[in-house]
Amino acid sequence: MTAGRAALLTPAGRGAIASLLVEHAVNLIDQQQLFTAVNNQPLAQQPLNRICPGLWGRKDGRHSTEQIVACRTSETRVELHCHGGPAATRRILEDLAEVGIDRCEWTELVGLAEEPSHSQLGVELDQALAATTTWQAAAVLLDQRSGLLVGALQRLATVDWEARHQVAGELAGLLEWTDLGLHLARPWSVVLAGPPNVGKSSLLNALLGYGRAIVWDQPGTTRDVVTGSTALDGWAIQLSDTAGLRTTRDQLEAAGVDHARQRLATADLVVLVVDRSNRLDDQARALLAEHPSALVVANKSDLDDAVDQFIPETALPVSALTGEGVAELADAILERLLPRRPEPGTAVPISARLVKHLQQAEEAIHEDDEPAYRAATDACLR
Ligand SMILES: Nc1nc2c(ncn2[C@@H]2O[C@H](COP(=O)(O)OP(=O)(O)OP(=O)(O)O)[C@@H](O)[C@H]2O)c(=O)[nH]1
Ligand SMILES: [Mg+2]
Repeated sequence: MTAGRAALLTPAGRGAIASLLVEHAVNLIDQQQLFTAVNNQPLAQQPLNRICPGLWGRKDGRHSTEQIVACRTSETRVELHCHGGPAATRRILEDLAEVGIDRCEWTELVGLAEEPSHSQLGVELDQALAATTTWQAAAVLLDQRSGLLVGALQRLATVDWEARHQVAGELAGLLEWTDLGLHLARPWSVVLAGPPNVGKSSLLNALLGYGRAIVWDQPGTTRDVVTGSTALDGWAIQLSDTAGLRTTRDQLEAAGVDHARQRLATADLVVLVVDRSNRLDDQARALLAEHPSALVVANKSDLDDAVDQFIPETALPVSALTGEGVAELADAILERLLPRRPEPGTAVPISARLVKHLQQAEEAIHEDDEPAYRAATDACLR
């Protein structure tokens, strides 16, 4: 017999209603009398896809009961909808665990579904939609999920080999959205870096709109990487504030500088902050040379400028103190991360797996290898 499993479908935390999906457990729930339907029929005899109100919990006088709605969605599955507070779901999951039904992640159950919409691609779309935190990303994902992405992939998969050079452009167009596609379910990482005391933590706070990081007038204040999540124009961004980059004998500060460098290495965008009221020292100049593609911010624009030819002319003047230039900085960050936004109806690759197969298909056209092209485009649709 297949082991039963249960997963919470709704996000953690309070909500009006919480939903659980339980698999391979209908008979066990009946045997253990965990659910009593108002129509007094066992769960196994409730019609599919019909909601069935009832009480959860054995009526043995020792336990309280919970009003829920059950709905069998297939021969092997039942959805349980209960009060949205954490107590009700905890209690149901505990009761199920007691009779041997282990809890699992919802993604594991979705992955098992037999429906065609739940191909690997379908699962990836559902996972991305569940993980996304902003409306812009959700809109793009819903567009993909409406059949747009599958349609585009099917066109690629069924193309006449004679017309392969025509689809090469379509394939390249799709792959141009790779960076955006891979950031629909996870935020872009933007790292604020620069010499000590230039106002990195102040800028993090100004961009987030609240005092996340400690600001102090002494260099070497920030030691660890301090992160904060925000959305800029509906796109999810994780901002990281880092220790001021300098050579130091202080071991704790040096450890902070190491962490900062590690974070910089994996950033989608480095915002290099300098203080325009002070001349740059050698270390600050070396940083500018080390990060030629960084977005350079000249902070403390409320103070008199120091004459310094090393601050690039393109540096954005900002004052974290007065807020001047902060909105322009947010725009500049977005401009770097998303120089183009997809129009509705644009197909976007939404997973690393898809990107890999699309690249294989591109390579196959290049190599004039039809079997490899067919294998790659079929793999996209799996
Ligand atoms: N006048 C002025 N002062 C600022 C501005 N931004 C930050 N400061 C001040 O500069 C000092 C250092 O600010 P922080 O934000 O802690 O600087 P930091 O770059 O994070 O410093 P470390 O963590 O030590 O590397 C504080 O006294 C801030 O109030 C600004 O735009 N204008
Ligand atoms: Mg700091």
